[in-house]
Amino acid sequence: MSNERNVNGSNSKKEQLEQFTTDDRNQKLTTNQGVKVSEDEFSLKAGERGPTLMEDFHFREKMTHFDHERIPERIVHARGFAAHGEFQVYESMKEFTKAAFLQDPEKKTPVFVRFSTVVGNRGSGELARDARGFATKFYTDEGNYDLVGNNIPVFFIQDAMKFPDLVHALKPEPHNEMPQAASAHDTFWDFVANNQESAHMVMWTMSDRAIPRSYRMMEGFGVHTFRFINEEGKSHFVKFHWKPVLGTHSVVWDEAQKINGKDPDFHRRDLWEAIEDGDYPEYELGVQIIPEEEEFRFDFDILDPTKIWPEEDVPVKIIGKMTLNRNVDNVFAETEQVAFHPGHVVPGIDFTNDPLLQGRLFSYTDTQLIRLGGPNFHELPINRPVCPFHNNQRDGYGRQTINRGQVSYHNNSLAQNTPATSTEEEGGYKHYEEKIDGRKIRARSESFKDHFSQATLFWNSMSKPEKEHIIEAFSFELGKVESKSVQQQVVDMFANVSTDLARGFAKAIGAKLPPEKPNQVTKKSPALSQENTIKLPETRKVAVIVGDGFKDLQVNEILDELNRKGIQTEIVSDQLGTVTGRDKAELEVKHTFLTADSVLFDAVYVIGGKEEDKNFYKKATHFIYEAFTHYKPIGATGAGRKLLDAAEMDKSPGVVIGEDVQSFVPKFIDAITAHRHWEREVI
Ligand code: HDE
Repeated sequence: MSNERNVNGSNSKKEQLEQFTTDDRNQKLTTNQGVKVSEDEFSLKAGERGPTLMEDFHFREKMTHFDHERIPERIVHARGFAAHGEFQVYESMKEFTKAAFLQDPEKKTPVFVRFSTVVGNRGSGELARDARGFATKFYTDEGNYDLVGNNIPVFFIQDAMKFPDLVHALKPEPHNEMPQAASAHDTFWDFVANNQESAHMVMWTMSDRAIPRSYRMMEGFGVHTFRFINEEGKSHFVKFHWKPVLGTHSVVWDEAQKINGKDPDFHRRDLWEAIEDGDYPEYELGVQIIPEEEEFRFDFDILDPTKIWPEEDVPVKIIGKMTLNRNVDNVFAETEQVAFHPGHVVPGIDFTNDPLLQGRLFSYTDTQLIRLGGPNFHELPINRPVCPFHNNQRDGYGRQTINRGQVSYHNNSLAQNTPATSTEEEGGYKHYEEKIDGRKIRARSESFKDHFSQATLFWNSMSKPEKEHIIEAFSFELGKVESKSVQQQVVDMFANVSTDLARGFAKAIGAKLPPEKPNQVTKKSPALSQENTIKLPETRKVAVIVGDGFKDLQVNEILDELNRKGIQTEIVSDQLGTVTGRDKAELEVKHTFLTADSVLFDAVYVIGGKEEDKNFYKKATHFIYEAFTHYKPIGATGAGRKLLDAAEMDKSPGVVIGEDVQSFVPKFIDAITAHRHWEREVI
């Protein structure tokens, strides 16, 4: 494999991976030793009905390899899905950082991004109420840079020391291993009530952010405060953001739970299909920058990972774009074996003393040693940098590099003291020389002790429906908690955030209501509400409900118009094959009411079928009504209109009834663009 420094960028990782990629089609079957195999169905036996023989090396090799196929799943973020892409900066960031991949707008840096849920195991449903991992590996010319973020900008705890406790509380309870991929249980909420620094992040996980519509429609955050270091050695504090070009959107909780049953792969399928269809997911990279001199200007500590920097106070500067444009060839080799680490940094990016970040800097390599079985995981194709790497590290399980020569130590004279270190000017990484003067102490800074102000800021910033969803989420989660004491502790804790919130869910779970009092914080941050996000119709999926004998002459025109806007339409009917209209128009059916469900779509367009087909209408009505209760856009033309009248949906917001293409299509597209119609009354 090439060990030359990459100069031309974008495909360097793809080219590197291709050297390890194989296609077994049209090849002869062999053993791992390359011996051609003559028979792959029957083990070697002493007689047709006799015992299998030890000398059957083919059987033993095949079975042994199979027996060892599994590796430990990630302790957290086990359920994930990834894709390749590239990143390009819009303008040079020279003023703030010397990181090479952030200098040249012409330069494309290959990336690999893995999205994940946190709590569930590798096979769990993807629509869990949970934070989502958003980990990006930039294969830069100066080495790999990993931005290992989440879709929530804060974390549950302030010190890495507490991470094992948090995860023990959040994972299924150890005595019965229930519930899977859920925080709705006693130990999690007991942890929350007794570790009140979690308040802010819990507000996010109880909000719509924890049930994203798509990996393509969620934000990403580096969470911690990092440092940018420029050529002159000057440091700025920086927080990283990924902003999805399609905006930030969610599903509703009832829908999320149903999706987990109907299609537990919903998020990976969505990402996979978007990339296969050429609808490449895009995210803009944003940075919030605070000069060193302003470290203490804020009413929170900028090193505290339970705090955001409100975007209205510290604007997000958009500096580049990432496009995911290639699916993996093999999930195990790439998605499963990729090893991220917040400590993988390049010159120009450095750490701060955030105690959560400091602990992460230990944990990630440590976990790869057990998960990937030794210290050579950097040699796995997906983890290799695209630039050369040379050092005196040797041996270990699965070593692939064949290091020539007798010298594997430093300093040496036999190899002229090579591999040689580099000066800063030559690109050697130099840690920022922060002045530290302190006592060794196990303690937390006083400046980390306000756990509620930003939780209230989040609450204040929500729209009315978002607030209702948060109250419902608390009511659901605590409704599943068995301990009355834990329930009450949580009510009392969140009364510090807002008594409207705490009283809202206390009522639902039969707990004692805290007395009403005004919120301590009145500030809002509009950027926190998804109501203010970008809304676009592109790649939205519409179920088109149509039966044999449908009578709308303009159906094809309508579908074409929607498709032209980038909206995907899929025909759902009571059987596969084609449905034929009265005017002999034919439509190809993609799903039946059995194989599809309204929860898998963004909107429904009802065309209808023969009026007397009761069975069709019964199933169609159920489908449409469910979409209606999830506040989804619904359109109807032709006989479809009658269905909506009958169910009295026709006058509701987001329901578009049309006569002809001209009047129907633009209104329906607007309704789809709006995503959901919360103002709709649902009984
Ligand atoms: Fe992680 N985290 N984490 N984490 N994390 C892991 O590393 C850990 C934290 C995040 O797709 C593990 O390779 C500690 C914050 C993502 O492969 C492990 C602490 C954020 C992923 C680990 C945190 C994250 C991980 C498990 C508290 C958002 C998946 C498997 C100090 C900024 C990466 C692995 C992927 C994975 C430790 C907190 C994001 C055990 C000790 C905060 C996206 O090393």
